[in-house]
Amino acid sequence: MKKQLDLTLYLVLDPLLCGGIDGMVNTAKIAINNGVTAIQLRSEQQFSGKDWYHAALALKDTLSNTPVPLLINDHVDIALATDADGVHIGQNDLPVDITRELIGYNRWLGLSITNRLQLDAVNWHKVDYIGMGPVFTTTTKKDAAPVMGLPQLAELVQLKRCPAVAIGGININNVTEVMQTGIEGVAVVSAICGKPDIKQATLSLIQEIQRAR
Ligand code: TZP
Ligand code: MG
Repeated sequence: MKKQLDLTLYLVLDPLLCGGIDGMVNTAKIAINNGVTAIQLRSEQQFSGKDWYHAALALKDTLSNTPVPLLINDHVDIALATDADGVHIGQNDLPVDITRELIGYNRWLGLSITNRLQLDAVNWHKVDYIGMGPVFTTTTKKDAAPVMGLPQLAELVQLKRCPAVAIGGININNVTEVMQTGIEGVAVVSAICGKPDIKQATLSLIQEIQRAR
């Protein structure tokens, strides 16, 4: 059975910030017990195919018997091999239609867009959700596109034709303004990963999100 995709608070796990695979599993456990609604595995570091596979398997196991889906960044093969719930791709990954052919309609497909041009080019029939950003400055993604800022995010929210999450530098101090654009949810890395108190970090984010709705 396909898990529901609730974009409200979408945690992107980074092995470097979390402290490896065990750190990601531990972060995921605390985060889902305190309000995170979706999880993505993403790695910019030297992560071998084997590392990707074992990390995805461990997270898939952690999320089994929970309603929270696991999405895999870029790697369709890993998503298929571990029977993950979805894939998230960027503008420089496999094309959307090919990714959809490979993963079918029983898995979620997300696409990153960083500006109006990319939004206008989205094949709305093939993607389930889009990620929009970076909204603010981020140190987590090395090759991040220029910051779009809140006014452009608000404009893109009006134009999009599927659910979306905002990403990039989102934290407890700016999450309210982001939600006030009318977007479905926010995706965060450093606002949760590597925080000394994962529980408190997650709880305060979800509280702010609910208050802003
Ligand atoms: N895509 C755009 S910004 C970003 C990604 C994956 C990184 C977001 O990380 P953080 O720590 O929440 O700014
Ligand atoms: Mg990518």
